[in-house]
Amino acid sequence: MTDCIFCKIAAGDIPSDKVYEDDLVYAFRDINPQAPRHILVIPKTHIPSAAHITAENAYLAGACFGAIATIAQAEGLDGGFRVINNCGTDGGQTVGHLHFHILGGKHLGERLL
Ligand code: DGP
Repeated sequence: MTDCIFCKIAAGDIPSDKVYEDDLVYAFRDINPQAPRHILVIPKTHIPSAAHITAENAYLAGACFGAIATIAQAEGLDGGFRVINNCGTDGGQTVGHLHFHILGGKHLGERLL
């Protein structure tokens, strides 16, 4: 999608601090980190949000989760980490390209909100 900032990041048209890439997935450090480690994991194919995951494209979300495990290990998040997906306006999504936040590098506690 030509006007999507995360599509442009995955394509290398906008610079990012890349931590992982494979055929299906791209991951980079969040520009506004909320934890010592804050990484965004995205499918290279444009999916607007988690509400747009279907039987046909769910393998891309699966590929993101495979990458998440690999990235967490590479980042030394042996004690654990949090994965967050904000979906839609009420979910606090600000960029309309499916992405999973990896947050870690400190004890995050048990509260979600
Ligand atoms: P969300 O609220 O779930 O849509 O989170 C979007 C995240 O994307 C937010 O934490 C900031 C991050 N972000 C937005 N634009 C850029 C960018 O151009 N580069 C990087 N690295 N992160 C970005």
